[in-house]
Amino acid sequence: SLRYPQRLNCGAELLDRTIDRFGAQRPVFRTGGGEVWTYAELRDQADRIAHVLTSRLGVVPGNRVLLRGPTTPWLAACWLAVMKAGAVAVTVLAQQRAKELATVCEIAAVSHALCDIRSLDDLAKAEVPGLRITGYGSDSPDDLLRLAAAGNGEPYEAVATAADDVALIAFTSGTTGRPKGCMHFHRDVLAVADTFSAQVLRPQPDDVFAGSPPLGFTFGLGGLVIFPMRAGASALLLEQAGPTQLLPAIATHRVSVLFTAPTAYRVMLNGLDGHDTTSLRRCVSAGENLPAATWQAWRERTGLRIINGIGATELLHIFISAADEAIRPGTTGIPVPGWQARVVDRSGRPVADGEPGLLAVRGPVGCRYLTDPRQLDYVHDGWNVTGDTYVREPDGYFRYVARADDMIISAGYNIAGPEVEDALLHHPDVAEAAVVGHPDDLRGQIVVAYVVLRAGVPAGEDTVAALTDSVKGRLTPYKCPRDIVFLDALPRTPTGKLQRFRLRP
Ligand code: 3SK
Repeated sequence: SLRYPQRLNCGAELLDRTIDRFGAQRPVFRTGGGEVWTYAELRDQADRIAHVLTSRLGVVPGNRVLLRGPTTPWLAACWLAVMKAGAVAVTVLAQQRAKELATVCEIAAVSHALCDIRSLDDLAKAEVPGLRITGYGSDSPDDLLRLAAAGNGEPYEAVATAADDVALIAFTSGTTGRPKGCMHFHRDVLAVADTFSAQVLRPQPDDVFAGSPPLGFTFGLGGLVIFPMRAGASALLLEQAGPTQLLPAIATHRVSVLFTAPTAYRVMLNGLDGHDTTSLRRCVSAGENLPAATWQAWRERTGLRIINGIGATELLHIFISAADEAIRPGTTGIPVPGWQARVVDRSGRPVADGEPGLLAVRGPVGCRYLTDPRQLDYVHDGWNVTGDTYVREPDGYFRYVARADDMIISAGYNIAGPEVEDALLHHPDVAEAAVVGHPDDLRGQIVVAYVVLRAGVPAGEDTVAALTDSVKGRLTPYKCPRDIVFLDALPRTPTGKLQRFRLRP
């Protein structure tokens, strides 16, 4: 079981304690441009920024500080400084626009913002009353980094926060609706490293992490900052981290641990020829369901078994997963050590193995929405009900079925869109697929597939017929799409999650 002291500062743990354990001269961050930061340099910069926060900007423990910018070592240094100063980091995505930023600032009562000057415009446009914005990366004398450089370089003694003081507020936009701020404690930050990372991923100090999720998404914060730092390892921080940038970067920087989403694995599979991926040791997929077809294709082409996982902003990181021999393709895995999971009906009663129901989990991190009545929908009797439909197999493996609100009911049959998507993805002409229900007078709903074809494949009747036949060869006929629509791209959130609701009429 995880035991943390009553006084715990996750910034001090990740920086100062890691240096005590592994040494200060090891690399911690690398950039696409070839910069390498050591742990000593990172600590120096984070401490300087923490001094500016408290001495110049008037930040006091508990203040909410918005962090915004592309994925750079500076953004990570700001995050660590906020942690050490006992303030609360409010992480947002660089793509979020003025209106969304204004909402986040209002919900989280943000008092200060540290913002890469390249992302300043929208924050300024948000016109948040009383918000003190400090930019970084310019020549201005008031630039955060100039102020930090002008400091005397004295170590910053981390605020002795309680283990259950709030360290960060991570926003989940969901697919619709007002964003929800999820509060996470200092101990939660370490708990995700000490459960999923330490026990499933098992990184080594020489590992080089890289991945596509930004630091404003807890998937990226964990995979690119918390996990490597807890293990004394390093991470490649790429400002542009799409599949096209990741593939060459893997070889150049000898990346060994990759964090990305199923879509990126599929795109990388298309462009794999000529790229050296032999440095990879661990490949993690989360953010969306990983179809068995994608798992198998990656295994055939690279020899590597993707570590699938389900995580949630509400629970900070991954809570069901499996690695190595324990992997069963087509399933998410088993509860990460320290976590429990079960499948329940709408009144919270466990359903039998093999029956679909709602996934409910509990563990070291729990959902705590900041003043939001939807807390009552998410947490029941201490169990976090994630909104995913799952089946628990008799051998204890958890198999994803669909988001609970994404089930299609057609002529009385329950159809899971992701199962049909997996069947479509087995066809070599299909690059991406999303399957939703459309209203139908006769059947209630019909299954409609939205498909992105691989380059050069014609979007005609012959392709529709070929895809329909292929799905019929894999699934019972009632699951086959009644209609197939070709698109150039599928609608996605800034964190890459498919927005099925935008495909429903
Ligand atoms: O939202 C997700 O899907 C997720 C996945 C892994 C880790 C963290 C998160 C938020």
